[in-house]
Amino acid sequence: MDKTAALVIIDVQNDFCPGGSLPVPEGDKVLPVLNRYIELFRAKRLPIFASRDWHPARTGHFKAYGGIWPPHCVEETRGAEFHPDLQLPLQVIVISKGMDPAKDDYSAFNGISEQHIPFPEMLKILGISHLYVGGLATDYCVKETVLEGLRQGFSVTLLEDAVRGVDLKPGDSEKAMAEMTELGADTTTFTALEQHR
Ligand code: VGL
Ligand code: ZN
Repeated sequence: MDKTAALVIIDVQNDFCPGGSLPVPEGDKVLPVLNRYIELFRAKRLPIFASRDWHPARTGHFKAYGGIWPPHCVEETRGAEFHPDLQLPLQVIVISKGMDPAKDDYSAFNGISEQHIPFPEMLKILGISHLYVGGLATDYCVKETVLEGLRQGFSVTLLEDAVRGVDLKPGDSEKAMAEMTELGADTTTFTALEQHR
């Protein structure tokens, strides 16, 4: 990891974990691994982003209003909070997305910081060119964020030990992983990254 790297943690929120309203199978298994990545990026003083799905109560994203999902991550609710075991540092940059009731907005690239700075703008300001992406869910927000990063010219490394998928159709996550790597994403695990730093 060089000075242009950043950690991007996607949507590790209560509703996507067991007990939530849209639980990703084994979603909570990413927690201990992500905490180690957080520690590593902190030690190197590299930026850490955490995106969150942040929907209005009525959105075309939800089944009741024409979408495919049960209600989840409604702004200001407990389900939308980051999982309490995710050890986010004080300096974390929170990126909110999914506020537009007319859009699905799976990619963190459509998100904004708490100061309303678009995510791509934050990356530019901080001189980031390499994204290390983990979190939930592999086949939706992780995938769309990785693919958009590649399209925008970033190097992208998928943290394959720190992602889990929804798998609405069995195999969706595996397909998503294949698509990401075919389009240019790299993959790593914590052990591999720690050895090569
Ligand atoms: C997500 C389904 C619906 C995600 C968000 O964060 O991957 N998945 N909304
Ligand atoms: Zn959502």
